[in-house]
Amino acid sequence: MALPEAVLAASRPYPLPAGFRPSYGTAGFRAVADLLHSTMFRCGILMAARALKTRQITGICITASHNPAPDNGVKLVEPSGEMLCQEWEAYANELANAGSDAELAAAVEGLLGREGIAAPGPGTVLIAHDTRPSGPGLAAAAAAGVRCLGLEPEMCGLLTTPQLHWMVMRRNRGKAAGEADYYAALAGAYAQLVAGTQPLGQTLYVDCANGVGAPKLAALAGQLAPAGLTLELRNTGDGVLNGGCGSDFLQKDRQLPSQFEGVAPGTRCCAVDGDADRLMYFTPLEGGGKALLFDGDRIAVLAAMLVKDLISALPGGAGADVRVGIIQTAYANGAASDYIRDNLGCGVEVTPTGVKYLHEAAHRYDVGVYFEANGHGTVLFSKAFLAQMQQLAGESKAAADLLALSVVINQAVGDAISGILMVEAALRRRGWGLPQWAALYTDLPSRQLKVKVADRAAIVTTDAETRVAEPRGLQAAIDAAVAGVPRGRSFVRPSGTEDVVRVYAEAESQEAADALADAVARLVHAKAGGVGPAP
Ligand code: 16G
Ligand code: MG
Repeated sequence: MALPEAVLAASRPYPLPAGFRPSYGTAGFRAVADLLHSTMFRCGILMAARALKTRQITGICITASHNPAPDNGVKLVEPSGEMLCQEWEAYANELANAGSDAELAAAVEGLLGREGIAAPGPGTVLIAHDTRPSGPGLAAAAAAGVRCLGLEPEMCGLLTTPQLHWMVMRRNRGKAAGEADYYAALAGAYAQLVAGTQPLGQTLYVDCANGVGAPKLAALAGQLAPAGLTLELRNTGDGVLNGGCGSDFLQKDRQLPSQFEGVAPGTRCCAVDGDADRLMYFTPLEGGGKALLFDGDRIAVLAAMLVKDLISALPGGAGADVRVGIIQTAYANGAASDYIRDNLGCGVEVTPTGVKYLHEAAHRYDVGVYFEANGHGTVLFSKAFLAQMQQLAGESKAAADLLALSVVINQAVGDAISGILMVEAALRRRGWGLPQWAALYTDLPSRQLKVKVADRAAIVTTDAETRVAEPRGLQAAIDAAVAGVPRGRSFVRPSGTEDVVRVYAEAESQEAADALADAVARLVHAKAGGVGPAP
């Protein structure tokens, strides 16, 4: 059967639901799970085409991350293990929105023609899913899409998003890429990083968000115990996915997640999100109910300190020219940015929100540390730097440790599990507990609000989302609201995942931050077509 006919025939069970207009957002497609079968089928075709184009393995992870359990979504994985290249996002939208089987077949033919792709196969696409009940059915739809172009889907079952990214990266490098290999690599490198140091001597409590992180951390935990790290897992699947728990809940409300009521104030705790690609450390505060957060900014600072310590210990001036950069977004707390600028002596870059932008920027350094305040992030090492460390590793423990760090911290994408090991190793090597980490700087109080507008695309931002270009006059009004607020800063941006405009404000006191956020939200409502009553 010729290709377009194969697509026509195979797509019949997966019609685009009436009125559904999927849009490739910041990190892929996301919607109520029942709507997504056609989207998954078409993503299967897309990633099969990507595999044919690159002659390498690609991946599909079915997850809606920190969204509620009835939602689902898809994250698409390049052969490098990174997110789908941005040039192909337009194809994703085109295929996902084709109105009929015939239109889809034509869109596929157009894509193959434009990219000069000879199909059918051979090739392989790895497919995994998180713990949502809709996962296996949606994975089957994606697999049907892959088969359309004559490639083999390889069903990997339940995995965290970063595990699938890691497997795609490793497979394409010809390296051992099974789940057991992932645990062995991480645990082995962690043991090396902490060799000769005292264990922190306290169990680490992990909020698993009732998601896929729970079984995966349980599988790894046994291998960490011999190196002196004991995990106690909470919210392991007995409650609602992301419901009253997980890193997103914690960051939004600074409330203790469920199942942490009895944990003593000061205890080292952390939380991952529903697909375990976001990490937040925290500890219960005295008085109950609230948590002190150690967010992505603070993790970035700790990571950069570890990297700088190791680089400064390299022999013979090898560390002198190493370019270390920290990449943040406008959401980075001003106190964190000040601390980095004043104390760490490395470059700081700000990019728009979304892992793909930070990740791209991090590649421009020998060592690029990137974290969003919400806990997405990793540390990327350039190939040239790692090759240099390989040469030095025989004579230099610091070089060997930098290599170990590059194994601990996922080189494909931000990974909460490897993030935990990096934080634990960094604290332990300094002999630090949470108090020393907290004492580095004090976060400026901040407030985030959402404003409903008729069309959020009416807000156009510039300078990495720190300023508004349109509607005209809004930025001047925001500037006027910020002027005179001690340590005041505010910006607005259209969300990439929700139909709202987001407002961020920070200031010297919580009252001032709240008042500034309110004032800016009113400005957005007035000048950008607010819907409903003014905030
Ligand atoms: C997605 C992004 C995250 C970003 C968030 C912003 C990835 C893997 N995830 O979750 O990086 O912080 O969107 O959401 O890129 P917003 O646009 O609704 O504020
Ligand atoms: Mg996530």
